Parts: sequence; C-alpha cells; structure tokens
Amino acid sequence: MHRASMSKLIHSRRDFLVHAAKAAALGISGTAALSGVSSFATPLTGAGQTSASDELIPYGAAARSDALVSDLPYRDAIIANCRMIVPESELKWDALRPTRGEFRFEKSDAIVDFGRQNGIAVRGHTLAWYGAMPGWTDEIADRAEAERELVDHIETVVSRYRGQIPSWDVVNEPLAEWPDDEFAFRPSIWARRLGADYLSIALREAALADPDARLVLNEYDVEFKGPRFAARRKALIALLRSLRDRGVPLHAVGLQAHLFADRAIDRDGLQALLAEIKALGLDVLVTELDVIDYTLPGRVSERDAMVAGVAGQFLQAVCDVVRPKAILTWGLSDRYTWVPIYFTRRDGMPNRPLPLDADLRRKPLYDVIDEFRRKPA
Ligand code: 9MR
Repeated sequence: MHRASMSKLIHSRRDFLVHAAKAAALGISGTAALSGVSSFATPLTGAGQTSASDELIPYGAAARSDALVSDLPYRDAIIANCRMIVPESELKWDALRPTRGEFRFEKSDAIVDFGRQNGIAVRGHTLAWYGAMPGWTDEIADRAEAERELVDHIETVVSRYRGQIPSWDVVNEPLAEWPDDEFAFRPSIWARRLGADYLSIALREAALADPDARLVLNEYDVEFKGPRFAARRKALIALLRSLRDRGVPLHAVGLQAHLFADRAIDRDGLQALLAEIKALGLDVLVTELDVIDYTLPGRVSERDAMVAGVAGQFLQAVCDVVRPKAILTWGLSDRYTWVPIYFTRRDGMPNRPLPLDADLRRKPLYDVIDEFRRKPA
C-alpha cells in the first residue's frame, strides 16, 4: 500500500480510538486499543480474542516536540511504537516559565495536540523538581511566596490539560543523593522554603486542578546494590508512608530506571521496595528506562546484548512483584538521548541506551521490553 494512504488509514482508526487509548494507557480499561497498529503492541492472541488478561502493558517514550516536527522518520517511529509519550522537557518550569508571571504553552500544546491526533496518551513531567528551574525562581524569598508560586503554577498547568494529560509526575526526584531519612530532600527552592510540605502542597494542588489525574512520585537510583541505594529505598518507603499517614493524594510511584550496565540490580532490595509500595495501595510505573553504556565494550552487538540483559534483570525483578501500569523509556531512539550529556564514551562511539538505534532499527532492548509487556494481569 502507498505510504500516504496507509498513514491515512491508520490515522482515521486512531481518531476513533483516542479515548480508548487514553483509558488503556491509564490501565483502567480492558480494551485492546491500538493493538494491531502499533508494533510494540502486537497482541498475543488474534483480533477479537483479546481479554483483559491479554492486555499488554502500555509502552511509551519521552518525546521531543522539535524533532516531531523536523524529523519525520522519528515522528513515524513514535506513532508506530508508542501508546504513550511524555514531553522530555516541554512541561518543565524552565520551558513554561522563562520569566515570572509568564506561561508559554506553545511547545507543550504542540506535543499534547500530536498525542491527541495520533491516539497516543500524554503523561505530564514535571511539577515540583529541583532541576530545569528558571533563574528567577532563586529569588523566591519566603514560605508564603513559594507556596503561592507552586500552587499557581500547578493550578494553571494541570487545569489547562485537564482531561488531556491523565497522569502526572507531580513530584520528581525528591530525595537527597544519600538520605539519612525521609526528610533529607535534594536541595531545591521548594525544599528550602517549604520543607517537607512542598510535596503535600504540590500533590494536593494537582488533585484539585484535575481530580481524575493519576498523581505520581517519580524517583531514581532505587534499584542497585550498595548502601547508598539501600538508604534511598528506606527513605522512599518512609516518605510514602508519611504521605499516606497525612492523607496526601498519591496514586503511583514512578521508577525512573536509568540503569547502568555495570551496576548490579539489587533484586531483593528492589522487590522489598515494590512490596511496600504495593502494600500502600500504590501503582508502579517504569517511567524513564534506559541503560547507560559508557563503560561497556565498544563492539556494538556485545554492548546491545549487555544493555538488554540489564534491562531484563530489572524488568524481571519488577514484574515478579507487580504489573507496572506502563513502561516508558527516556527516548525511543539512540538518535535523541540525554545520556551523552553526562556519560560520553572514551572511545568516541555514540551511546546506545534506547530500544531503537540511531537509524530507528530495533535493538535487543526493544525485544526485552516487548517480552515483559506480556506479563498477565
Ligand atoms: O533528558 C532530559 C534532558 O534533555 C534535559 O536537558 C534535562 C534537564 O531538563 O532533563 C533530562 O531528563 C531528566 C528527567 O527530566 C528527570 N530524570 C532524569 C532525566 C535525565 O537526566
């Protein structure tokens, strides 16, 4: 079939399925929306035979609005593979709020529109984080001003996308690198001015602005062996309990899963964390999976196999305890990845942390994710 008419067909089917796809992406529906048009979503059983238990875990990726416009093969790969996208930067404070009092929604609107037009659910990232903050927020002088700014931001952004962004990383990376306890937060203007209250203020405001949104606390470095990671797991559990005890709205924990090929996964530690999360009645999402490969051997086939192996160990440990509501990678193709910003290879070869290579071809990591998506409900 000619490429243009094929894409037209897919689009009309997608228009039909927008609502079903969003529901499926939230894990609140038994529909097999989009299976059959998405290569990541090939059903195990034939059309008409899928049941709730056959439903694949939705797969998605962080996406870049500029590349969706400038790079059509990338755009097509996102459409073909993702049931869900998350803007990699477009909803961060520095993108939305270059100056105080100003909100710039052009890029975030573009990505939300892209999702709607293509039947792809959009997750929101992120509302309360230490990173990607515009310089003017350093001037926030006291508690009252911090609360006003945080509440106003969340109210404006979340209510703008009510019904369009069904799941938000409200709080991102709250814990200090090596926390002594659950009150050891990573330094930020929010922690400095509001202390522990910044989390409850942010979560409560997000719930008010969109009562149907799923609210997520997103954290990283909780899956490895070693005392720092054990301290992070302990602090995270204590933090989740204290939010629960205070009646703060929260629905899920996002495990970022920026894995390192040379850091061992602590299967027991991770599974104990997941069991606690489950006992608290919270869902789990894998939100930013990729494998940082800068210390791995240069030979591509060997490297790709090791990357897939680490991701497999992680997903196995997770899926043995919970069924994640979604699995997202932090980018779809090695063409667009944050990894070389911090983890450049000494041999000058490009990093290969993602499911598709820079030419948009599937790698072993793709197949591993595809395998774990089939975990029965
Ligand atoms: O991948 C993102 C990169 O392009 C941005 O420059 C950076 C700062 O906004 O954030 C990166 O994404 C981070 C995410 O927001 C939170 N977890 C870690 C991600 C990788 O650094």
